[in-house]
This record gives sequence, structure tokens and C-alpha cells, in this order.
Amino acid sequence: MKPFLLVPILAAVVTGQPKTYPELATETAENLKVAAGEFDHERREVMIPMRDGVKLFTVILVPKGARNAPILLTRTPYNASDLTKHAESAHLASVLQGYDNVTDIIVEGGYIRAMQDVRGKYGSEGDYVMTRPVRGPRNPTPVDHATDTWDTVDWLVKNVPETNRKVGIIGVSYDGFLPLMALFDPHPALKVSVPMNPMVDGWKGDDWFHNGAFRQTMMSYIYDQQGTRKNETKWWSTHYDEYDSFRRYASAGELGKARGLDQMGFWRKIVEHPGYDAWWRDQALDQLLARQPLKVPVMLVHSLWDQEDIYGAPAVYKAIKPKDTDNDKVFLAIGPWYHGQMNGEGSELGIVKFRSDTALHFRREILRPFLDQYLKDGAPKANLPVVSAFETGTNKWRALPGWPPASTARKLYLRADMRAGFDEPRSSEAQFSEYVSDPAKPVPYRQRPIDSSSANWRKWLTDDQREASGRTDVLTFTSPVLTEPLKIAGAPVVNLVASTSGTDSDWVVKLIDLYPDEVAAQPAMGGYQLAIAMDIFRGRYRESLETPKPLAAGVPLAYRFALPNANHVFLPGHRLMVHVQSSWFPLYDRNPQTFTASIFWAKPEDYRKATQRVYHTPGNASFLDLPVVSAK
Ligand code: PG9
Repeated sequence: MKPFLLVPILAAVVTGQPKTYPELATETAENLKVAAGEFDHERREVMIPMRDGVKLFTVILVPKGARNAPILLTRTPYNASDLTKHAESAHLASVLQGYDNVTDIIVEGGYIRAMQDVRGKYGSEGDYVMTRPVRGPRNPTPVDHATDTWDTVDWLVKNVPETNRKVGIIGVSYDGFLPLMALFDPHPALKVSVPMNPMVDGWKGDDWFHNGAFRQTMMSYIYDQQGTRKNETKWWSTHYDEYDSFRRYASAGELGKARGLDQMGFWRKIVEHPGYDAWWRDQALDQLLARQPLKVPVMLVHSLWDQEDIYGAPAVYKAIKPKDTDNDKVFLAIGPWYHGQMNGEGSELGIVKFRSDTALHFRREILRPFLDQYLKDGAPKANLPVVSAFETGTNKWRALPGWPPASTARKLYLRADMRAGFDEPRSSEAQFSEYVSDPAKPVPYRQRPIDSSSANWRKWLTDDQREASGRTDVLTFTSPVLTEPLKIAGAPVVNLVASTSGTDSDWVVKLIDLYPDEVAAQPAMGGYQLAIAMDIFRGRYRESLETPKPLAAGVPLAYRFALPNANHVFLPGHRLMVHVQSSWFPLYDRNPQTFTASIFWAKPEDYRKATQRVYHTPGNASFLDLPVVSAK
């Protein structure tokens, strides 16, 4: 070390005088200009002004030499800058690689890519409101995602000289909810909308609740999203096994309180609205869009094993397809995917193999022709079927005129001795099957330890349900071995007649494809219990989704609710199986099994064991209505 440098510094510390050492000029570039020569695209970062003066950060990636190119826009709360910088590369394909981009379509198709932070997140100005409601009773401001999309599209077509002035909006999940919001009074240059796995109804069956049961693993999402503009402060773990982390608290409300979640506005609203009241109904996009004129062609994209938004896409299809009188504006694609998998590799999900890259097929053969038709000047008509649906079991794509296809409802009865079958129960058989549900030891939703990493979480719907079937608090009804294929397409409907010794209860029902005892081609599938459709229903909402009521203890009561859509063939040699249980932890908060005004504030003493009975008598039969279609 050179003593002459130290002397002035020490002197400054001792005397408090300013430093007197010689200047060494910074070597950092003053205003870096990136040498663009090797790049196959140009990156522009702009602040686009909205009608209320708020500016939204937008990245625009223009392929080199682009002329008359259409724009594919994604709006996001997840950081537009990061999502367009998956790699430090000169190649558009590398910077876009990731599940938020249909990279091959953009690159091969010569699209201009635009990605924008929604107001209040990351580089954008303004206030953040979770899935900001449309202008109206839940949003008194003059701006919503419809106006922000309108203003953005207007700016893009006027300020990106390489464009043909045609814009499509596309995205997954939250970024899939936004293409739906774009359909309210759309800009004339918005030519197509592709909501993939969109969040549509947060209470009925998407991210926040399923039929009234709260998805408490979403608490970390709220914390990260609404703690800071740039998600800088993160929810923390305390245990490797999520089961243990959540089990420490009596309720989700208590956990939220302990972690300061009540500082986040959306959490306060969730806790205020546990039932399906006007606050939820006013935001249910399927219901809202049913009342809008249909102006822009839409391709809804649905994943059969969507662990986050399994309700949304088919619900919107059902709501808006009847308005498509010329049958040329509303399309549906259904694939065997987890949330967002259509943008990645789709030849398997967990252990389940599909024998071809279904996601690539979707992008190449379905989505790309659809986008090209509406966005590219002079592109040919795509000639797509209204519905392109991958059929699991047989692993085939099917072209269908609508969804669901015509079917016959066949009742799959739950019978005594843990049998399931198409014959009605007889009066001679035991009246019910029972189990004890103990909230102190809730049924894990997947094998413990439950590690919450995203790579792991996205596969859980295809986990082997064998794990649950070994428990004494899970009923498992099984059919004889099938001798012929049985094909279902649509939503199976649960008709459960059940009693609880408590005054509130959750009912989880799973329709399962039970594989043969041994599967020579893939030994790990021997005896595999693959969930085809499953969901939870919170008993207190049996009579009214809005106003909860205590259940009459010990009385058989009917519960009717739809499971998520399936498009599946149960093959010969397989069996049908149905599980019934009363908890699914920690994905869903525990039902105390004693009626309380709000389960968010249930007290430790409210949690009680209950004896649960599933009835199978001629007058009180429990069954699943299966939408059976011809297996040809
Ligand atoms: N499922 C996520 C989400 C959507 C909407 C609201 C909250 C969360 C997502 O993947 O974006």
C-alpha cells in the first residue's frame, strides 16, 4: 500500500476536513450508447402517456429491417424490462425466451414485440390496484385497463413507424386477464386478443378462492405485489415444508396479521369479502363481457391442469360465444398443460407424457395462423375449428364445432364398500361411508414436504393421488376395470349428499383415472391415480354463495358444484376413482368445522373434529354427472 494515499484520508477522518486526495476520473461511460451492429432487433424504452397524465413504461423490440409489421402487445404487473431481457443477447429469440412470450411466433413471424408495465408497477407511474376493476361501481376513476390499452394502442400505431397499424394483445394469467380487459370499448387498431389462462373470477375458481375456500398460498403473492412497486420486499419462509409454515397459525387472518399483510389494500379487501358478494360479482369478467358488444376476434386458451386459473377461459367462452352470431370471432384452444405451459415445452407434465410437443403444435398450427390472419396484411384465412382441444388419455388433438361437445350425462354413483359405478345404490347396502376430519391434521394437498418453488408447484395437479388415498380421512370409491374406453368432455358435476357432525365443512371431490396395476411401457404409472378434475366446495355456501349459513349437524344435505373441464378418455384396463375429503392444506385454509362469521378469524377453539358421512341410498344417492361423449 502506498502511504501517500493514506495520509490525506486519515487526516480527513481526524480533522473532519474534506478529502484532499487527487482526482481519479470515473471510467464509466458518460451516457452509454450500445453498439447495435450485431443485434437482430432494436430495443426502445418509452414512457407512454395515458389520458390522465400517468405515463406507462413500455419496451418495444423492433426486428431489424421490419416494415409493415404488426405489434404483439403484452401488459403486465411482472416487470416489462425483465420479461424482455431473459438473456443478454443480440438475438430477439434469446431475450424473449420465457413463458410470458410466444417467442417462436414473434421471431419467426416478424412481429414487433411490445411489453408494458401496468400502472403502479415497476417502471410505470400511477397507482397499483390488484386486477384494477373496470370503470364503474368498483372503480370511480376515469381510467382502467381498457382505457390504458386504448391509449397504448393509439400511441403505438402513431409512434412506431415500422408498424402496419395492427395490434394484437396476448398474455398468460394476470397478463391474460388484461387481453380480456382490452375488449371493453377497444381501439380500432386492436385486431385480436389472446387471453391465455386468464384470471376471470377470483372467487369461483381462479386465484383467490375456489367455491369460497381461500387459497392461502396466494398470501405471498399479495405481499410481494403490493409491498413495494418493484416487488423488492418478499414474503419469507420459515420452514422447508409449507404445511408447517401455515399450520402454525389458527387462520389465514392471523397469519396475515402476524406478517403485516393488512398494510396491503387488496388483502384488506379479500378479508372483507369472504362471500360471493357484489364486490366479486362486479369484477367477474365472464359476466361483464357477456354484456359487452363483441368487436375483436378472441382466442381463449385453456390448460387442463392449470394450477392457478382453471376456471377462467372456459367460463368466458361460455359467456361470450352465444354473441358470436357469425361464428367467426370466438375461438377456444384447450391443451394438457400447467399454467402457461403453452408457451414452453408441452410433451409432458410431471410424469404424464403426451407423446408429442403439444405446446409447439398449438403455437405453430393454431395460434400462429390465427394471429397472422388478423394481424398481417394479406395473410391467408386460418380456417381453424372453433375449438381445438387436446384429448388426454388418447393423446390426440380434436377439432370441435363448440365447447363442450354434445354429451350424455351419466351418473357415476358412489356406493357402499368403496365402490363406484353407473348402477344406482340399492336399499340393501350400507347407507353411508364415513370418516373423521380432524382440522388439527388436515389432508395435505400433495406429498409432504411441500416445497413451494414454482417449478414444483406448477406440476401438483398431476401428482399421484395415491398419497391421499392411503389416509383414513379420505374416502376412495373405485369402479370395476373398464372394458371399453370412456370419454368425457366438459365439466363433471358433483352431486354429493353428505352430513357432518359439525356446523360447517369443506368438501373436496376428485375424479381420478386409476391406471392399471402395472404399466409395462412406463412402470412408474402402475396404479397411478391421475386427477382428471377436482375441486373444493365450502359447505357454508350451500344455499347462497353470498350469505354463509351454518350446516344442520348430522343431517344429510345435498351439495352440487361443477368440477373443472376435462377432455379425457379413460382407457380399457383403467378404473374410475372418486376421492372425497374435507381439507386440502395448506393450499386452502382450514375449515374449523364449527360455523363462525368469517373463517379468516376462526379461533383455535372453533377447530373441531367432525364425523363426515357420504350417503349412498336410493333416496340420498351421491354421484358425479359425467359428460360422456362417444369415444370414436
Ligand atoms: N395466477 C397469477 C395471478 C393472476 C391474477 C391475479 C393474481 C395472480 C398469475 O400467474 O399471474
